[in-house]
Amino acid sequence: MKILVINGPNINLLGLREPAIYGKKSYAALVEYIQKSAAALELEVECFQSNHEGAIVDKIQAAYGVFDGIVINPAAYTHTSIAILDALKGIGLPAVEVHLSDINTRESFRRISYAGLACEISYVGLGFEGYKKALQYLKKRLS
Ligand code: CA2
Repeated sequence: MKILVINGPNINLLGLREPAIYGKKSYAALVEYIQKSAAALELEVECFQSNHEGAIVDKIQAAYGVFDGIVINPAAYTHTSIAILDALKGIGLPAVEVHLSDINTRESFRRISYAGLACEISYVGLGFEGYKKALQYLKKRLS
């Protein structure tokens, strides 16, 4: 089973600022965590990060026929991007939304998740562990 993990804008800055919200660990540490979690579940995983909405849409479209499922943290595009929502709906792969922080208990503008409308389940506020839970969900869902 092949899973694509997408992280959106500024997630590459993890660990550099706002440790109280996003933790102290870097994006490289997140990728390592995801790879280890996937290996333990016997899943193949590719991690993709982009600061560009169109690049994320392109990557979602290219996932069709290549990957079996998607884990996505669209970061700030969560709250703005109907293009990412449409791309996820368009390819129809099982998708899971992850957020490091709890978007429901922060500023009101973070409570809307467009991408979440195309996802089967969301894990929020669990830090890195949310990605592991998303992989576990997809493993079960696809088995
Ligand atoms: O909690 C999450 O995972 C978010 O998707 C993170 C986004 C935010 O816009 C969403 O509302 C919730 C922000 C990611 C930016 O991460 C930074 C990390 C370090 C320094 C600055 C930003």
